Amino acid sequence: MRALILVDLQNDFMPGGALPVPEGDAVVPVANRLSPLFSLVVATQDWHPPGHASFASSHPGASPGDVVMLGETQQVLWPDHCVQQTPGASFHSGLDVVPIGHVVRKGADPLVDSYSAFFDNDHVSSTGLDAYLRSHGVSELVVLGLATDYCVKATVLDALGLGFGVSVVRDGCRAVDVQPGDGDRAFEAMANAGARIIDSADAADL
Ligand code: VGL
Ligand code: ZN
Repeated sequence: MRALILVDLQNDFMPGGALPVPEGDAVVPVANRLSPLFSLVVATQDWHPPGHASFASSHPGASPGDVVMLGETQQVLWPDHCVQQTPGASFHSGLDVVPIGHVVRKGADPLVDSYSAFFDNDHVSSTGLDAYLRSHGVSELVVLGLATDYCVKATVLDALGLGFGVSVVRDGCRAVDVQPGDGDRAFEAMANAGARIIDSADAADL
């Protein structure tokens, strides 16, 4: 059994949002096209409390793009984004939410970030997604969303580590590209870890 994982298709990651991913809105139609092909669709939501530790505004003197240590883990600082219960945290209005059977909210711990849909960045707390998928007999994942170089990559690497077979839909992902090429390097890292990189046109024949 396979599931489609839609990563962070939220307003703040779209052009005009607080942490815009270039062409982020271009993946919404891809999600809408693929969702009907799956009996289980899971969507993730970045879901931060105000004052989250990943926000530059929470660190006096810091700017977005700076890197700090949170405990043992390096943390890139971001503009305030995806604050719980705000419009920026909502799914893009063009996303067809009807097929979504389960939503995973992550990044709610004020002190730890969570790029992955499975674990926080310390790999200490689980979101419960692994158990949810296994209880539904899922062994294969098809992943798309935002951003390639952060939440998609972290989700895919954790999924592979947990033993899922993973395909990543290249045209269903877009990168932040803080450094030019980050998105391409993320695809390379996912492929090297065992993910299949596919095109949305091929998702029906998996
Ligand atoms: C993300 C940066 C901060 C993502 C979330 O969805 O890739 N990136 N929070
Ligand atoms: Zn975030």
